[in-house]
Amino acid sequence: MQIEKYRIDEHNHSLKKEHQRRFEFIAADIKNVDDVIQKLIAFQVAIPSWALGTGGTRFARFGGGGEPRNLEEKIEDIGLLHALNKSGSAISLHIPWDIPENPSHIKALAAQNGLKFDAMNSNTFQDQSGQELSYKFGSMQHVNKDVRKQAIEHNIEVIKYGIELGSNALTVWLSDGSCFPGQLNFRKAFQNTLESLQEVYTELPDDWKMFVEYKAYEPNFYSTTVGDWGQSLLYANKLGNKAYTLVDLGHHLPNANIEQIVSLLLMEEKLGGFHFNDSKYGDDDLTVGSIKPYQLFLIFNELVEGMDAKGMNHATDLGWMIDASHNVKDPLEDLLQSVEATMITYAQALLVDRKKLTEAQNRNDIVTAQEILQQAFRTDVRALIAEARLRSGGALNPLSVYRIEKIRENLIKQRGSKTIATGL
Ligand SMILES: [Mn+2]
Repeated sequence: MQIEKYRIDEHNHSLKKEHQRRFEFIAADIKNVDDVIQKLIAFQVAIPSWALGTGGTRFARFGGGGEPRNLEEKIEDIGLLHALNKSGSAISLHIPWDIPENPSHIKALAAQNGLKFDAMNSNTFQDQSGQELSYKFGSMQHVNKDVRKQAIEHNIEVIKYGIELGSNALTVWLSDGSCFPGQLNFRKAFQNTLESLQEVYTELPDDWKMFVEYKAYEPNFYSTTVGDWGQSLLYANKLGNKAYTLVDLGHHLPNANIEQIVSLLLMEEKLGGFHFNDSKYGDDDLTVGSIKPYQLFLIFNELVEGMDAKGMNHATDLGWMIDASHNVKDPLEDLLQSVEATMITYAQALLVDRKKLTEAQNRNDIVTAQEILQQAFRTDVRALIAEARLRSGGALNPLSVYRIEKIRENLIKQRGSKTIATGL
């Protein structure tokens, strides 16, 4: 289904007066408000194709109905989100869950929905039916060369699909590692993984990037072969200038200082992409900003500061993606919330008075430095985000339009209540 533009306009009209009052209130305090809004309009967050269905845990999965049954319907769902918030104009595909049987048709369908293809994701963390060799004991790290070769060939195949769709990045997340001491020779596992990645890297087109995503634990619980940003950076540095580290917020050990990691990776020009989610305990994959919004703000503060220091374009020089799972919510509502939280936090980071912050840092004036950050974090920027959406043709309140228009009910009517989208 598609949402008619006039319905969004009607909805906006009914909220316009109240919005105007809120917007003028905040705009009065921001010197370069049009600049900020332009940056918000340009900033786009990719939606992964596996986030449109209900997620599950290892205990159960409780489907919500109306889930997309194929890639076409996934594109349709992301198109709906984008029509509402104008901030999610890219789709990130997962192979083999979403193999485009007819790439030119899929590419055209995405374009009709105003969407492009973001980074392609390979999958060597599970066995597919009919697969010759198992990844039970790893893929690129495996002691058996044939298994490594199979994993390499899979990644090369993913690049080929990506080329046909107009993507320009490959994200490699490996679940490789070990569950028990003694199971693995760490050095050999690293070297096998590096050699495998090198073979994939040589197949990367010139204008492509390779993102090496790290994760501290799970599904392996003793060691992980790309376990932290240090290991990822080692691979990226050894691979070459098209390889970068990818930070997924949920992939750290508890209490890791992610903002510092981000700052140093940007300094080294090795931060390639970012996966947004939130967590309380581990890789919980909860809605962005739902648990630790201040941490997210501190991360965005470093992202903006670090990108500006290198003259980078906030919207296009890094890959931004939501990577969350929706176990008990309507996935589309959750994604609207996640994108909104991302935009709010980005806007807050744009409001930080960098000149005053630098001056305070140089005076060792800790109190002022802290106040400057908290001033930005405690600013209610929701009217700024809404204004950016309004100017780009989206809805002032996407979630409310989603509910008033009964989008989920309509999707269930169209697709049925028992459909299950591919994914975890
Ligand atoms: Mn991720």
